[in-house]
Amino acid sequence: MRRLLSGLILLGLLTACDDGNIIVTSFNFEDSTLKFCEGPNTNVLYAVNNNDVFESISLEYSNNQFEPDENGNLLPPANDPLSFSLSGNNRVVYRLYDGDIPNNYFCNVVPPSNPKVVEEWISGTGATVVVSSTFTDETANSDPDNDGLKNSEEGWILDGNSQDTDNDGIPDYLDLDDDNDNVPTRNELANSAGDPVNEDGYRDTDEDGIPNYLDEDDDNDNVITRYEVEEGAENNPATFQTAQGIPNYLNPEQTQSLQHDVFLNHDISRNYAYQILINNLKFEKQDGSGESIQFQTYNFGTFQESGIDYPLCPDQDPNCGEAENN
Ligand SMILES: [Ca+2]
Ligand SMILES: [Ca+2]
Ligand SMILES: [Ca+2]
Ligand SMILES: [Ca+2]
Repeated sequence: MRRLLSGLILLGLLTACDDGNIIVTSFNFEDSTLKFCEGPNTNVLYAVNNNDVFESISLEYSNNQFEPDENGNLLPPANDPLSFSLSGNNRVVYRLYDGDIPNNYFCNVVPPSNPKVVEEWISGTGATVVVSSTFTDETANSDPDNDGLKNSEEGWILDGNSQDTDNDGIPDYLDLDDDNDNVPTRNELANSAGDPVNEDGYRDTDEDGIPNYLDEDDDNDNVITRYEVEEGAENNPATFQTAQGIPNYLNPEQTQSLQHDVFLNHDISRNYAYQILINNLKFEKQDGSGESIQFQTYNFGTFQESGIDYPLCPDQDPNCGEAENN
């Protein structure tokens, strides 16, 4: 059912005259939470409203700069912000329907015949789409490196110089091995052995006050943990033990050393929000009436994406980023 309003001028709402009333074809769409579908020729970002009116707005685009990966996840644009013009296959479509819009409406190659479109507005030329990305894991409670510590526990400073304990250029909140000893932070926090803990409650095997996950020499035997390894297992000190069933890096009696420059793979995955603004957006009604409405800047909405690969290289790793290292 259409929402009928009389005599109101509502800024930003799409209006059309009908029998003396102003029919507000809603457009409660600004700043929508968007969904995404990958099509054979065009990709679609869209929002649907099935409350009191049945309507949708969609951005169809063939632009190859804002593409999903093989998993269907939209990747952050390489040149951020990304912009492209609305023309040809790139267009914004607003539709009113005669019934409920199913979830998969925009994901079908051929749109279902029901519900029927009763009104359609399509963007004219001259508009520019601007896509900008931000991280949504830059919050106190997020854990983008998935090491078991929240950003607020890893010296994270929004837009500032966050703590980088091992000086590898990767701040602790993004670093899955915070002391660069090749034992992941997550594993150094685990304490099934019931080792001593420091005053903050973190595992501290050698009781030097520095928790294992920030201690490059976990047993204080003057051989750094990353060197308490054997040939062929340089990236996993936990596997090397020569006595007492204890890995050498936690056993101060064992001090064999193997110098090497092998580092753990530091790649993580991150969460993004893409904000989409459309400048100079002009909608033209598709009934031949010539009606149109113009928006100087239309806030099309935000699309959230999670689990996007985010490669990272420790400054000290000479081989990071090479194919054989991945
Ligand atoms: Ca670091
Ligand atoms: Ca970390
Ligand atoms: Ca350590
Ligand atoms: Ca040792």
